[in-house]
Amino acid sequence: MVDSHQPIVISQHKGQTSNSRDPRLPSVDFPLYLITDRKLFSAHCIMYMALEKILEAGVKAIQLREKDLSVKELFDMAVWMRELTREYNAKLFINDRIDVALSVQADGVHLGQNALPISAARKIAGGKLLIGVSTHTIEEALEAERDGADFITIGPIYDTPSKLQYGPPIGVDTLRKVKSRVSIPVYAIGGIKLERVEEVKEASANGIALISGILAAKNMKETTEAFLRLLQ
Ligand code: 3NM
Repeated sequence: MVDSHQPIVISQHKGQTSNSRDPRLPSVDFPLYLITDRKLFSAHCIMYMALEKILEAGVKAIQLREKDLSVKELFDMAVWMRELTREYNAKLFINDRIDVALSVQADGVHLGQNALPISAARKIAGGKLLIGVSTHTIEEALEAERDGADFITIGPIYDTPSKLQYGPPIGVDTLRKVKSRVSIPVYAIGGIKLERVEEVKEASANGIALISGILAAKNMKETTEAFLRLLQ
């Protein structure tokens, strides 16, 4: 049985000894992992302004995930995001592009299932980048842990606005099962809204990852604060 009251903020990975984890890596210590989607905004600068409000509200980890940008455009955005996140002492992750992550001194890279294998990413990034991995099944979660991921997202837990892209929801039961089988931090993703936080906490998630729950909210700052309060 999983302890359903495990604290949502983790400071050290259960099962990972200081010997097995590169001591140069920062800790995975954020309860809320915000993922970008510039298409929700009318212009890049509007997204930066929104992100600044969200950082002001206390978010400590942002993933830049703009899969359809050229590498040059992504790099330009990443430079901005690095400055912004640094100002608020928040971690920056870059989706898939380890080259961009290293070049802007991001804190980590987040690998999708079609990205570079974790072992190859680790070879390149060494102790310079945390490696997060998107998983959708128990098997993928186990594989990610075995291959050396520092943390995973598992989802989609609930229906998401772009259902076709991520497949049908896997539900909190899968989240609970994953939590009982892996030791690295697990973030619930997909359709996470304020009213669902309690349920994913009860399923022992170490945190939540989301896009629209905050970026499509009327008042992003207040909504972020409300999420952070629930995650305490
Ligand atoms: N990855 P929202 S679901 C980026 O299941 C992403 O791996 C998913 O958006 C996965 O918070 C998802 O708006 C979309 O549902 C998350």
